[in-house]
Amino acid sequence: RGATLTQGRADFPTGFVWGAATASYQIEGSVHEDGRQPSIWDTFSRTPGRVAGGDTGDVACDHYARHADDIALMGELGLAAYRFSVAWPRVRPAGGGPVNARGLDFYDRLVDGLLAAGITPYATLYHWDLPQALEDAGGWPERDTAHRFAEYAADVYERLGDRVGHWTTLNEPWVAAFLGYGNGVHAPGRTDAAAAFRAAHHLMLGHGLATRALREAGAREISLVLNLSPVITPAQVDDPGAEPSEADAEAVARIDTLLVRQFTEPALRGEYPAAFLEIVGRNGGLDHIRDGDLEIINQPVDVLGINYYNPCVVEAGPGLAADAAWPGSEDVRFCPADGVPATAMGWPIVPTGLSRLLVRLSDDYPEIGLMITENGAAFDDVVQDGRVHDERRTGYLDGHLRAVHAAIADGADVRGYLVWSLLDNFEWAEGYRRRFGIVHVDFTTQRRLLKDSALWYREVIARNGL
Ligand code: GBH
Repeated sequence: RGATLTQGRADFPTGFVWGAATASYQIEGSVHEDGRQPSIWDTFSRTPGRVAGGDTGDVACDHYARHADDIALMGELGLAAYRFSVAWPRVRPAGGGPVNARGLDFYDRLVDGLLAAGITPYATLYHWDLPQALEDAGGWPERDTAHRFAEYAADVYERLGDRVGHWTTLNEPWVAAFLGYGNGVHAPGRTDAAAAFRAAHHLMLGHGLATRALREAGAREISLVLNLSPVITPAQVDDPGAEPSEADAEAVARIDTLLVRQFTEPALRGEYPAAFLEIVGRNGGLDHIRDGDLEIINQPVDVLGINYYNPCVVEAGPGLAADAAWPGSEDVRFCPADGVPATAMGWPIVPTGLSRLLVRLSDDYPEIGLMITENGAAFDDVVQDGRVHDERRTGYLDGHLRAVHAAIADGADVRGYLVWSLLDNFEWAEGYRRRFGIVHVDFTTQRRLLKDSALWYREVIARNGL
């Protein structure tokens, strides 16, 4: 089964969806425009010491004003699909409360522009920009936030549902809960394991409630997007078939439960793993998980969206201090992937991790379609005579597309690939210093420049393969 990554041609199935992804707070700017009110990321990024360089999303890629130019750029690349997120604080600026029609007008223009350019919109309803008013009322650790989310989801559907067929409820609930409320590296910057587990459950409850509302309103395709990694041992970085020791296998299973099965099992099977409930029980208790919640969370979804960047490498460790993002893993050591090149984020480049993940998911959840909703890499790009020779990014994308191709050959139902990201943008706690775009953005002039990887991707799309 080990995916061998070949060179040379690799044809993708007819109808394979090629595209690119972004997220509202990372690109839009115009944070005071047309009735938008602050999100937790406005508050967090304005708090000294939270984001590298003191960067904020106040201007970002100025996409709110420049969306027509950006759509033209997508057309130039030949994208079939564009995944964007809707900013909740534009639509319901106070979280609950009245709908702000002017905020919805922007997405109306965006969707019309995409359709006119022949690009299929993929709308994500929550990519981390919670209205600050809802955080002030307790945020995701409060159950009420899930209900507010479903209301907002219905508002967006009501306006765009006649033209948008592809809907995602949440982007990466693990990150929103465990970086937002666990280790505090992301907004709102809280550090409380119990709050993180409550947040994760209420995010999933919000997913279920929103899915139900969208489905009743007639949504065609609904997905949940998760940050997923295969959890492997250091030896498996080089040798995917290496057998872990019993202790290491236990560490792997624990992290897999926290990262993957915490979300896939309730969403796709209607239950939490017993090992997971045991950890939550030791971290604040289970009172927030009520009878009936799992039925709500387990709404049928059509597609599982996969954001993949790197594998998660762990082994049994001798009681090292745990990362606060991983409560319940006090005896697990997170390992660097030695001997493997890394991106500017320090993330190891292991394309076989993606084929391993895809084959595992299609074995465990054969009924659900898969889509790569994010994959990409940050490198220290330089503009040279009007070009960006980002061959390392091209190499990263090429390697991961070969991994997708291998998984499809092994029977995985992968329907498309969306590169992260269309544009260099506000990379959360890293600010603007980490560039993930296939299009370079000069944040002084807002000039866009297709990197070599974008020119390459255009050819891949045109050929439907490598
Ligand atoms: C995605 O998340 C986001 O959806 C996107 O907005 C972002 O710009 C993009 O990736 C690039 O960062 O082992 O505790 O250190 C990133 C997913 C999940 C990757 C957590 C890093 C490290 C967790 N991230 N992971 S930890």
